[in-house]
Amino acid sequence: MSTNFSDFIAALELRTPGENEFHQAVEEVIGSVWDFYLKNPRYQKVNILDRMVEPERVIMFRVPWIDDQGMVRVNRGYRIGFNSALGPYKGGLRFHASVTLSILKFLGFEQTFKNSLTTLPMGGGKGGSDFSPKGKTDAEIMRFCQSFMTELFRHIGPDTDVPAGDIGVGGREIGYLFGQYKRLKNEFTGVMTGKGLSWGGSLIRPEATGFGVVYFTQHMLKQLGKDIEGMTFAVSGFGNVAWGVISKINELGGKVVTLSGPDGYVYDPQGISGEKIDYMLELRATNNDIVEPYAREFGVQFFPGKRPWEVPVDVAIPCATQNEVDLDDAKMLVRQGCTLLAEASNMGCTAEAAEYLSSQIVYAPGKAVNAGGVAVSGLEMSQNSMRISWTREEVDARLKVIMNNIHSTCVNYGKVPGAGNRIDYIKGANIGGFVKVADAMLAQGVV
Ligand code: 2IT
Repeated sequence: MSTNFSDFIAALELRTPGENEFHQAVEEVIGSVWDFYLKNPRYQKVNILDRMVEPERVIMFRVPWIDDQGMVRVNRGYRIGFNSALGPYKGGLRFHASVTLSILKFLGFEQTFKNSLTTLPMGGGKGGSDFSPKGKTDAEIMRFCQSFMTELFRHIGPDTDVPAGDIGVGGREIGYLFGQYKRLKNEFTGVMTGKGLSWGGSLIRPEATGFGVVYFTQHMLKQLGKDIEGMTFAVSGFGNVAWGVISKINELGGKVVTLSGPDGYVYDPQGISGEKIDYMLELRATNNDIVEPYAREFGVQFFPGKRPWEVPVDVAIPCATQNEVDLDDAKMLVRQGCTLLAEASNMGCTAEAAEYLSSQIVYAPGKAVNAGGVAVSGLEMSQNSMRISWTREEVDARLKVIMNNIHSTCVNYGKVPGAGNRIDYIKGANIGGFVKVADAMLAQGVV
């Protein structure tokens, strides 16, 4: 048990070699709760931190499947039950070629604090595979999902672990996964979220992450006496999160001028609105993972191989993946007049970028900003348990209340003494998320 932060991190690195993303996430979270931890010896006495950074369970498995040419392929499947102090493990599945144990451990660790912030009874989990849906046919994706679930089904359940989507896992994949679970278990339960509306899904779940991001951004702006109306936004990504963000910003009178993919970014100074938003969905559905066709379709500029952080905007909202904003990007954004960055991707900023942005402009981390997605997953679980479905208005109203509460938690724990209404959102979100998990672990004994 260390009483020195650098010793704590050194020991972690020694026993988890090469898990860089996981180290980065732990360093960020534990770094910001360290003083609070030292001031509360009751946590130290039962070694809460060493327990918190060790996942309760890690399941890794072989996923064999047959492609359309009849060739046998093999991928690796994972499910991490990180922390169940507050409820059943809850978190998404990511299907992407970049997936490693380190990435899923960082995501599961972050998810624990994010879920705590939502105020709903959910523990933290994450899973996925290095399977890439890019270029795969529908039949291949179905066979992969069925094989994946053929192992996963024995480890999950509506009161044990409730997976959902993440990058590469949307409504289609959730359908295939759920269908196979139902067949193997002979049970129709709320074992997954993000389900289709007619078979247990919740209204607003597809939009929830993006809408929640924008509600949280509204609170951040309000804190500065500003409003979304008339503001210009840079958004990265073009998936589910970017889509929800862009739709809601349009509704509230803001203008989004960029979106991006692994191939580069498009700059649309007129703003991405109306049929252009629908076109994003078409692009996503092609499974090609590129945005360049948008530029051709609407006659705007495409910047191959570049990120959208060089465009002058008021607000930046990264919606793609981890570490998509580095220190150079952050400096460029600030130089170009950006005054706020709301991180919609999980750990969207590198540690250096997050630190720089916090000191220069207003920055909030993913676990607070994007928690609306998992929050509505929690509401989907409630509806499934009660065997009812709430109206769109009811779910949206609850989402707004939750995002408001998360913002208040950040203000409560992140107020910078003697700096007016300045909020340290990193500290606010991390301590706010930590306290509940730590207290629950304390109450449940050494488990
Ligand atoms: O990162 C996330 O919070 C998600 N991918 C959503 C998880 C969930 O269980 O809805």
